[in-house]
Amino acid sequence: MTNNRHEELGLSNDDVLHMYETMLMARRLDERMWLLNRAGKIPFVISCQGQEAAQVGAAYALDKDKDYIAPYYRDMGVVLHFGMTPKELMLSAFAKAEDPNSGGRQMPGHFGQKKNRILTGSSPVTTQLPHAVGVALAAKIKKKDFITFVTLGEGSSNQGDFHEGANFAGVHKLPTIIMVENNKYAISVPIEKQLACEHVSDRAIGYGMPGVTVDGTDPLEVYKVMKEAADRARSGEGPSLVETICYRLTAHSSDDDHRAYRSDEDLKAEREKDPIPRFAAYLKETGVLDEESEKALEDKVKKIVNEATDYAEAAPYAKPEDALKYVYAEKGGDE
Ligand SMILES: Cc1ncc(C[n+]2csc(CCOP(=O)(O)OP(=O)(O)O)c2C)c(N)n1
Ligand SMILES: [Mg+2]
Repeated sequence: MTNNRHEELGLSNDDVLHMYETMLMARRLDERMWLLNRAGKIPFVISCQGQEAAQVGAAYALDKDKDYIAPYYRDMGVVLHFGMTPKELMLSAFAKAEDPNSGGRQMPGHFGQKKNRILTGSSPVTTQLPHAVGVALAAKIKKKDFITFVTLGEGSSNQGDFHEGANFAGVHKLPTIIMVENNKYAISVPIEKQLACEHVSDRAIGYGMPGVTVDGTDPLEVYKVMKEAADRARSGEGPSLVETICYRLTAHSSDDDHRAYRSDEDLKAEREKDPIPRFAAYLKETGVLDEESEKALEDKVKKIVNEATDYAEAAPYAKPEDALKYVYAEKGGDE
């Protein structure tokens, strides 16, 4: 075997295959959602495409049975690893009653699922950061062993909530990890119009925490720095800021057309950095995957995506009167 980096990190062949399967599942679900959107069947898609390696590599370094996560809208890879199923993600895309995130109330990408400790998020970007820091404060006060993980885009790191949350986490040495998925665009605004410093991670020093920038197309690199950050948080040493350099392989959302502000060459160059074929190539080099097992995995994922699509499409919508639920106290109900 050549250059077997995963074993050096303490990951087995099964671990890396599982990582790859989750990345592939996120990609194929996302691609299906675009087709459904263009066919007029679902209202909106906001993609994880190009960011799956950062998401799955990071999630793998956490304890999915204990830790709390506050993901942002592109984090399909993170929530899949934490136990949200493809069927549940499709129910959300179709805005059906059985959608575990909000029963079809919120837009897709607004993840939230109590049983998997996924904090519910709202549309104003970065509001999830103070939430995750608050839950980390609870862990510290209650002397619990869990840590919290929050993600956001680099554009969102310019919101005031980022400063307030990161500063509070740093001052109180809270067990939290802040991961910025830097895809170099905030809708149509390029990175050079977003940041005056070179890296988002340069800001960490101001909050008294370590900051690192890693290649977000490589799940093993992300796993490595995230594992260090998780160990730090769990041992009481405080928060960390991790910046993953990613590529947004789609337009900002299904309502955007990035050809209006990006060149063909630029888009083509980013395709070359697609994390899915890159990780498949690594797995083949190390003898973990071959043509046959790759095909079997593709078939398995496709079957699950097909079943999830059919189930969600046929599932009922919420009743109109359900729109009033959780807004007003119900007569005779819990207050
Ligand atoms: C407070 C707030 N301002 C503006 C928006 C509109 N908005 C939604 S996503 C987005 C871009 C965010 O860019 P970035 O943080 O880089 O994340 P990316 O979409 O690139 O992953 C904006 C401006 C919003 N949702 N909330
Ligand atoms: Mg961005």
